[in-house]
Amino acid sequence: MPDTIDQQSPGLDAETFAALIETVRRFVAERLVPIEAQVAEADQVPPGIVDEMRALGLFGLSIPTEFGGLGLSMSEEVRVVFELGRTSPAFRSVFGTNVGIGSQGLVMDGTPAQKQKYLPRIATGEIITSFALTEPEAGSDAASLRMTARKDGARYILNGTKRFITNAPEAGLFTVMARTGGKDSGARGVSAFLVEAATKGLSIGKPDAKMGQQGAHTADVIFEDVSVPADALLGGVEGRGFKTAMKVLDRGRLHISALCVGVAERLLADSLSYARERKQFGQAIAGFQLIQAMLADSRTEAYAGRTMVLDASRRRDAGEDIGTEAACCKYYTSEMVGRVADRAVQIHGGAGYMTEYGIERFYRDVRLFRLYEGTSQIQQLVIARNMLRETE
Ligand code: COS
Repeated sequence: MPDTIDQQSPGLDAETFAALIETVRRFVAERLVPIEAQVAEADQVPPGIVDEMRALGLFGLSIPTEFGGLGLSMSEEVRVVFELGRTSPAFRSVFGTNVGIGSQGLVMDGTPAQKQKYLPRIATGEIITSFALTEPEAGSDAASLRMTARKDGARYILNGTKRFITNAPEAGLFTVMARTGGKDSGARGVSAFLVEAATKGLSIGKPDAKMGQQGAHTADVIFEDVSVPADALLGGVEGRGFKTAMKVLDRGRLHISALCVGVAERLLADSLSYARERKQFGQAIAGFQLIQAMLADSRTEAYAGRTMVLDASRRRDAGEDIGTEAACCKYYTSEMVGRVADRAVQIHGGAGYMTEYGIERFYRDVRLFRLYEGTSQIQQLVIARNMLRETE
């Protein structure tokens, strides 16, 4: 359980927030949706679009205003992410690490000097950030990570490999979890480091070839005797890295849940309009009760997901520990959007299987949600463990 509750952002006034939502909604509909297929094919979000994201402030959504971000509350952030979910998830990935797992360790546990050094440039999108926890031999069992950080005078020497690291090819700054304790020191022997991409000895592997989410990139990050100054230790305290990572993931899981809800709503809208247009047996298929049942199931589940995410976010804004609720949200919404995507293919029939309609692309894209930032099985484990602990 967290030993401190992090300070919560007060967020924006209602009018400014409504204008932001409207702007994001228009940006998604007018700039992103039309180029979904092109981005998937090229495996690249055009640099001009990334510049527009910078101009809109999307890289700094969650960064406190004193460091140049928009300082959204969690409730506001998830509402923005609902909107961003209405297009290919690869677009959100461009700035998603700066909003979530790539910046929040620094926001929560960084020293004032570390925050001052990096957060303003993270907020503008000048620096892209990455969160480097997973390793070839340490995925779900994050506390077993092997990467080492050996103290050498006033410096640390980092050695090891991180795997499937989102935005690694683009990143300027990595939050890296490495072992400062001995081989068997478990979670308590893990520390977090802020490592700049240009540091000697750090290299990036070839971008991974993935099932979906083309345009978002992951790769290995390899550390060979990477020497960093002692002030690269996040928060200036050894042994706190695992807890930082867990807190970052609790928050990140809410963000991803909101994304799942947004994508589900997009797929539902596409399914509904296709069902109205497509005629069989002399009428629009939307008139058939078996199609209606699929639409109704998806609507019900997307609504349940939206409600859960808003409730957990409100609780977090009120200072509650939402570790269990975040896991419930991630578990439910990522499984839910998988079912919604499956029904979307079914409602579209043969067209759902064809590349031209884009539904099969979403079907592949959403599969990742049940895997990253903790698999469904890890969410189940966290939920049940917390229940048992709460009633001990
Ligand atoms: N917030 C703050 N602290 C937490 C925490 C949380 N949500 N969860 C655990 N901790 C703390 C514990 O309190 C414990 O501290 P103490 O030693 O002071 O008691 C420490 O962290 C170790 O916790 P625990 O014993 O629960 O660790 P486990 O090794 O059993 O593993 C799981 C916990 C499985 C939940 C963790 O490894 C996990 O989340 N794995 C999935 C990782 C993941 O999501 N990877 C995705 C890739 S990153 S995009």
